[in-house]
Amino acid sequence: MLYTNAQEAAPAIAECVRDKRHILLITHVNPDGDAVGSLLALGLYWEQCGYNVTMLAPTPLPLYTERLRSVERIKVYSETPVYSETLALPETVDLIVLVDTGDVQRIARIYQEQRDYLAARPLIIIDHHATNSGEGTVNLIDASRSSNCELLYDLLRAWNGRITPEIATALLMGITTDTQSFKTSNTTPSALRAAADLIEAGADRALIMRDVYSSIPFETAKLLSLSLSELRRDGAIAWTHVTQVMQRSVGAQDDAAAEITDYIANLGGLKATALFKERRDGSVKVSLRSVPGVDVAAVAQHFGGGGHRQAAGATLPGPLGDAEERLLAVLRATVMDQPNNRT
Ligand SMILES: [Mn+2]
Repeated sequence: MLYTNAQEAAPAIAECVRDKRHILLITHVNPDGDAVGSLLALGLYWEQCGYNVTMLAPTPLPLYTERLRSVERIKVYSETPVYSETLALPETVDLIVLVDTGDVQRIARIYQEQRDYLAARPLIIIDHHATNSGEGTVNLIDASRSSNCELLYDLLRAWNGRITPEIATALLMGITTDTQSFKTSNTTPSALRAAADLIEAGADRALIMRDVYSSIPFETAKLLSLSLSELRRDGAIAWTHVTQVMQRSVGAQDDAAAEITDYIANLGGLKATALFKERRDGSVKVSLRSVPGVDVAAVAQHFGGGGHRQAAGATLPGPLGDAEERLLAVLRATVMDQPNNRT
């Protein structure tokens, strides 16, 4: 079943969860604030309803989510040893719920190593990515929502669920980070209303603001300076890259590139930006941002990726120079194709 709003999905999801005992919540690789907020909010909610809950992220959490209460409850799959086939996933789980994950493959190694485990259990998908194909037993996919956390707020309200300050803080983290602090075009009246309600419910807004803005590691700032020194521009498009050499020379973490993506997305006078990040295996991850009217999700999909119209990503084969060239050709065409460019 595929539902596109929480009101309609609420009874079906409740029905699917009702007779279960142990719920495994999973989110996407390189989780962001929305992914972590989603795991915690829904996990804590179901726990207070009496379910046994396991929360799982494929790779480590971003620094700025580290001070969320109960965040230590989230297990990180990649930190468990590779040698065991059944690592980390409890046999007692009788329901799997995927949150903020546009594609099942975005749970990365969990998807590759746990196919039988995943296939043997019912799956609920709750997501806000337009490109999600809805492969769950029950799917709630509402691309009109700013963040998965906003969608979960809809769902909790439809259930008349009790939203504790802890749950409210987790949800507000997701809405805040996915709207880039209420700046992007997905900052809808409903996103703002949800945020207001959550602050009223006791969300710790000050903690989120402090942690999101004042937690950039020193090494990330050094990487930003290296990457910005190679920033290039062609008309309304700007781009730069992060190489493995750059990253190693300053000792920056893998998620440092996200700061650079955000930084260049804030430049004025542009229609689209791209950050190319060379991965350890030589493949290239591109993160795209655009102004309304330029659909970078379509560009990402062209290369097997996905995301939102104004924020999307894909992975291309290396080397870096080739990946840049191929991607930029499609991005240029997309920007040129924008309606107000036509005469
Ligand atoms: Mn999200």
